[in-house]
Amino acid sequence: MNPIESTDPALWQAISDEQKRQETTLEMIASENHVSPAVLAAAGTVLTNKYAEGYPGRRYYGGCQFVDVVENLARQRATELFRCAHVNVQPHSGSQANQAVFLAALSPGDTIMGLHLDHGGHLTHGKSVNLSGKWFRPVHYTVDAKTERIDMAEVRRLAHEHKPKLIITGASAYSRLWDWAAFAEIAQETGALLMADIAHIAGLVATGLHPSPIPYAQFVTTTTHKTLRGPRAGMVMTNADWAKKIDSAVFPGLQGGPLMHIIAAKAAAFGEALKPQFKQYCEQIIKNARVLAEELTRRGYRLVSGGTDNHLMLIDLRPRGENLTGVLVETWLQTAGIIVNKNMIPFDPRKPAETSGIRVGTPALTTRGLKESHMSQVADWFDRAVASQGDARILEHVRADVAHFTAAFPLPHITVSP
Ligand code: DSN
Repeated sequence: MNPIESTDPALWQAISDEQKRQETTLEMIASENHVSPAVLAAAGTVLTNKYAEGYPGRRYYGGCQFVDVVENLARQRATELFRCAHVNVQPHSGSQANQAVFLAALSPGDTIMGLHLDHGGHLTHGKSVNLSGKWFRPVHYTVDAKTERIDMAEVRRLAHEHKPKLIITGASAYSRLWDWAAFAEIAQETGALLMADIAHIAGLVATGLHPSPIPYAQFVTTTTHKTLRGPRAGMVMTNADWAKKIDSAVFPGLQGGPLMHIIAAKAAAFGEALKPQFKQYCEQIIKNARVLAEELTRRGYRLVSGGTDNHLMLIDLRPRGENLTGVLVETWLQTAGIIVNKNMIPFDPRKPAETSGIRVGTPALTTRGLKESHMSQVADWFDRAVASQGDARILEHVRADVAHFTAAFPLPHITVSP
């Protein structure tokens, strides 16, 4: 029996319900994944008890000899995985990893330039409601209206016009490859520093399935839980010139004690990602995404930019019905056991709480063992739920089919159910 079950039944019930939800649904949120039993176990160890402000060999607390080993393992493995000169594995999240770069490289009022949130960018890349948009002067580049790919001519023009101190690349809803070399050239022409936020594609970058920004950008930030399939957290990679400044920005600049149990889980995930099977996994993510994109296109959905090069796709719902919105479709799909998120599409006439788009991804489905041959079935259920217009009876039928199907693809989980 799990100790929580006897000591805290209410909490246990919620955890068990969440496990059942994950087991019986298709997780298609592009930024989510299912960690391995080893990663999950590392996150639930006694390391959560330990304060370790500082860095290995230079801590502000006694008793850090073993957590030093843990953090060094995480650092060595991340450095090997991404072939970078320096890594800081302490950021609690991708947002804090990005803030560490801002604290190390910028002063309040400096100009930063990133991809517009409505065109696939991220909140922390200069959105007005975020610290990055309040403390700095944000300029945003967009995708080309026709190709829906990043408009590099606009990037160059804006960089020359606004002379940003930092150019930010990376996205949370962009399905095409990033041309880091082209960005580096523009950064060099205009005297900007370059940052790549590879949160979504980190697993693909680590395995060479997406070009790496490491040779081009002074700063590479990432979360560790999306395609990289580690615990929910962040990290910053940099070169020897910026290593000290980044470390000081993370601690004591932004954070206090690092979460050593989560750093252990990062070490476990990086160890897994260094194995050949992880490359096969990432190859399968991409294959699944390509086939899913084709299957959805065949059913009348329009994919932003016409398809995908990575693990995600952005679906424009408008060709399937005037009344369809992201928020409606997200709710219908959830009732049908398919978990996605509503998402703005480029030049979206609807508001962020409504949207004309849905973002879907294949990392979690691939972890469960789904292959190209299953994508037609997934697209069918997706389509039946959308076409149902919210009809409860149809959604229940799909829900039952999905639950039956998922039973054959167990989560890579420690079983917490009794
Ligand atoms: N929330 C993440 C995503 O879903 O892409 C980005 O931070």
